[in-house]
Amino acid sequence: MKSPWIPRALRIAPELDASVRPGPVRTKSALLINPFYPKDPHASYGKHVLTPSLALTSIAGATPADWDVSYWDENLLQGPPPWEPFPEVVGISVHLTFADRAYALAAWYRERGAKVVLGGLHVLSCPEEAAPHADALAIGEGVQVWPEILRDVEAGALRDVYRGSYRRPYRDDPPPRRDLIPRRSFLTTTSLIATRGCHNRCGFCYLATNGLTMPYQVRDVQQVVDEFRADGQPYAVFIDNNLGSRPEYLRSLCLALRPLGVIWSAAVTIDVTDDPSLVREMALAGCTGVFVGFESLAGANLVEANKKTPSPADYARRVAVLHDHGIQVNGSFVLGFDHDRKDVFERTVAWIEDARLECATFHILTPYPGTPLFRSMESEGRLLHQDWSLYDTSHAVFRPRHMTPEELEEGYAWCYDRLFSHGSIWRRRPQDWRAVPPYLAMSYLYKKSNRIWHQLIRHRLTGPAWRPLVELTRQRHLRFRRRLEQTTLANNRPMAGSVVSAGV
Ligand code: B12
Ligand code: SF4
Repeated sequence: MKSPWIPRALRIAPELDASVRPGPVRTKSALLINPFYPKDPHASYGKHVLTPSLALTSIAGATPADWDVSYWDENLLQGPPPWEPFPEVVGISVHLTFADRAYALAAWYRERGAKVVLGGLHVLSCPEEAAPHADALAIGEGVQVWPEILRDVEAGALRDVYRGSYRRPYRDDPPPRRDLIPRRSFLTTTSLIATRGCHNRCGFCYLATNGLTMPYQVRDVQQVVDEFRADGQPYAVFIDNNLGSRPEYLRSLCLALRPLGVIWSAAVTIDVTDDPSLVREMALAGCTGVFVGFESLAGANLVEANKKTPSPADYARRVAVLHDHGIQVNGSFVLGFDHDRKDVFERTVAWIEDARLECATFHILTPYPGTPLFRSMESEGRLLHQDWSLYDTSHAVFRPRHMTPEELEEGYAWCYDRLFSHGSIWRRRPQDWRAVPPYLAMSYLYKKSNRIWHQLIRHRLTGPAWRPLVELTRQRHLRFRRRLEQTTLANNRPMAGSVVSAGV
């Protein structure tokens, strides 16, 4: 299969200039870096500038007031991180796919005199690997340990390892510093998080990582509303693992969001449709899209992955409940489970088209280090290598049961090709004709514009290009809500869908 077009800037990290000799270290200044990762040319490049990660803005929010803090995201294609003035401390987020880049950045800043602190999921799952690359590791929750780290730097007493617990009350955390994010670079800077953890523990999910204890916790509804308001944007993306884990909490959140007149999307599990009255509350509160981890259409895969979920035979009816409330569905599917045979690709896409999912993302099953899935693959001798840069869910890093790794990768690429084709986009159009033009606008901007995305990202035009569509969606959604308020659950009619893509 022909490889899709990808510009160099989306494939290769910006060069770190070995000849740079920075000026003196500026004390009490910290630079936080989100490292570069190569983009998957099969998926939309727009996905990476939909909404920012909250990892480093949360850390920035916990920085003592007498420290200067700045933020650099290498994925915004503005070059390598700055070095003037030269920071005393550099904090870097590490995920397995960009661990090598994080280590290269760490080496560059350490050689020039900065203290480097590494944190993030990969540091939690592979601390021994990360340790030689850092002056200090932040393992687990970072917000509570960051001020202590900076105080220890001031005192010249930095320790090797700091451990943060996810048991501490979540509501005590200060709000993230969203003001540090360049507003023009994202569709919205309002990434929100209301809950932590998930009521499920799927064997392939990062939440099942050995040593990660993340009890389910919620923030106060009013804190979430205040953060939404403070960022002044009409659209937010909830980056919670599963905003629907506790339905009564979601209901109270919806009631509080409703008067704001804003729109939002969130990741939920499909059991959120157990109670259509909750779906209705979500719609009335401004929910225009949900990101749903269906994972697989084969029940046996879900049972083996330990996922508590309604039967796949009931998925389509449940999708219709969301559609009936004007909520778009972006489905997430994992390919390569042990019960998947070579027909899984065609069957999955055919189902997506029948159920008219507006969008879908595909992931090759990936055993993250420290998870039950990793342990079982390792003990069965099925891992092909441990090159983390390829553990990005677009490469087969293990031997599947019923196909070769190459067939799995080809099938994955075929799924995206098919989903982003004109025919598939058209087949999945909403049933209500009024919703078709905005659906097409969204689909073509998101899925068929990878050449444009590169330029939009480079010239910081993501926000300006997308915001008129967001505002249009909000206006239409407000009209839709007024009509929905006048209907009862029994006489709901399908309404116009929305333009903004759902979830991450
Ligand atoms: C927003 C998001 C994105 C965004 C932005 C990504 C980015 N790196 O900029 C987009 C949409 C682009 C994206 C893309 C992808 N993502 Co993503 N994403 C998320 C999401 C939903 C939220 C991240 C977040 O803000 N969390 C909240 C913050 C506060 O938590 P945190 O990141 O853990 O940070 C805390 C600590 O780890 C620590 N910490 C972190 N960094 C640092 C640094 C320092 C110095 C310190 C002291 C502490 C510290 O302190 C923080 C506060 O406690 C998570 C799921 C989730 N809910 O976490 C998935 C998640 C991180 N993504 C994941 C994946 C797999 C991907 C993709 C590979 C998927 C794909 N195939 O496209 C891509 C590629 C990105 C990549 N290579 O990393 C996985 C990672 C799994 C793993 N074990 O690594 C997750 C966990 C989703 C999942 N359930 O599997 N993603
Ligand atoms: S439902 Fe989703 S977030 Fe929850 S454990 Fe499973 S994969 Fe992870």
